[in-house]
Amino acid sequence: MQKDLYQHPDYYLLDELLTDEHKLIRDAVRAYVKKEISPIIEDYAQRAEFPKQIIKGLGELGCFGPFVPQEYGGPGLDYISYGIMMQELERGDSGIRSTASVQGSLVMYPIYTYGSEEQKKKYLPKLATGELMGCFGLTEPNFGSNPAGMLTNFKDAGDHVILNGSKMWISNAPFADIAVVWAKNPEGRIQGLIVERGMEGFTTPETHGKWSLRASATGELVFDNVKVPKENILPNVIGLKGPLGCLSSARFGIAWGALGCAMDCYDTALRYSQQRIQFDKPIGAFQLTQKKLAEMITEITKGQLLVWRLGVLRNEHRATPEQISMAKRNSCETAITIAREARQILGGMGITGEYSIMRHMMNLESVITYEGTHDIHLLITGQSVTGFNAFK
Ligand code: TGC
Ligand code: FAD
Repeated sequence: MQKDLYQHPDYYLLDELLTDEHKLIRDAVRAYVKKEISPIIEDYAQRAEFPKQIIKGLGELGCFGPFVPQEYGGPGLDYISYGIMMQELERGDSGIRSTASVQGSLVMYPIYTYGSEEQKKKYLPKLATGELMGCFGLTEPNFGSNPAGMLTNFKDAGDHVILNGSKMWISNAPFADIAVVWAKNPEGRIQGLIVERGMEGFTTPETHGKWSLRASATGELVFDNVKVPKENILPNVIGLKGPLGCLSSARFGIAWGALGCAMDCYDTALRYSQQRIQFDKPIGAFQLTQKKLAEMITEITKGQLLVWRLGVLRNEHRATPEQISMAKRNSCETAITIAREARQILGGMGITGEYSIMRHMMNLESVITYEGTHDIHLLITGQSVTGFNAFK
């Protein structure tokens, strides 16, 4: 892969809206990505392998659950810091951001928000450093967009429960030490449980053959009469709002992250257009190339403003799930459109692993699908503005 020459586009001087701490965090994560991720990521993606060696570094940078307070081992940062971290990581690769957002928003967030004091003390500090890695099991083979219909369930058996069912498409599953699993209790209501690797009857077969998010490990969670101690049930939430609350945190991170892909594709295409000569001129001097680049930077700038404002609202506990859906959807659309246009600017070179664009483009097919598909987020916005539910 080419040397990482990334310079982030900031057409509207949005850096002026960031604090010095935000900029320090951004520079630290960016430097880490340039040094430790960009040089290896193409190779790992080609081999469909997750680079496990980066876990320690991501933990040291505070990328796992940055919003978790220091008393539980997190750095206690605000949500704009979280967004910036996800943007920088996803600028490197969506699979790396995926690993961090699952760990932070889908494993640490529910334990911090819905867990007992014992659960928080036991798991959060080790999750923050990456000593323990987690995954999040909501999706099932027959229940993706409609998780309310899930079949996975547990029955009361005295001091423990017996868990049965299966989850699929689970990021980090093949190597996770723990899984936050959503299942129906004996009354048919959704509850979260912390399932640990090694519990009898719990397996995590890996999903092979993905053309997208190849540097992220994906798998199933299979529960065959797994005995889970009652103390592993998350006590402070019942119902679908539990997992959906975690999704709000993760979708917020993706809204920032997908823009990182867009910015990387734009930056690569801009540089290429200034250097590549055809018909005795840089291709960036042709109007059609300029149209592509001008539209890219316009959409990136609009997206940057949207996620920054969303970050302010989230910090003030005022960001609604519907606002988060709009930003997740917009950033994915922006990124996938820009990746396609940027690839065209690179001509044949755009399809190679010499540049990051094609990898981003393929990754974005997952990003636009997981955490709620593009159309599900459109319907969430539709319901929000009309008051009518068009899901069912
Ligand atoms: P609905 O009746 O609308 O809601 C049930 C309860 O939940 C509340 N709620 C939310 N709370 C917090 N955050 C949100 N985003 C929320 N959305 C809804 C809601 O107020 C209600 O509360 P209450 O107190 O009244 O019970 O539920 P529904 O069954 O009609 O479903 C609505 C729908 C379709 C929008 C929802 O099911 C949905 O979002 N579906 C998409 C599923 C999804 O996003 N799955 C993601 C799986 S995890 C994943 O993909 C990880 S990828 C990770 C990576 O690698 O980065
Ligand atoms: P479906 O729900 O079957 O949807 C298929 C199509 O139907 C979509 O276009 C959808 O928009 C459309 N559709 C569905 N319902 C409606 C409707 N009411 N109106 C109009 N259109 C509709 N899940 C986890 O729990 N944990 C994870 O860590 C995780 N990681 C993932 C990693 C990857 C790489 C991928 C690809 C997925 C991951 N997922 C994970 C699952 C992901 O959240 C689901 O794939 C996603 O929610 C969509 O579910 P589905 O694939 O079953 O599609």
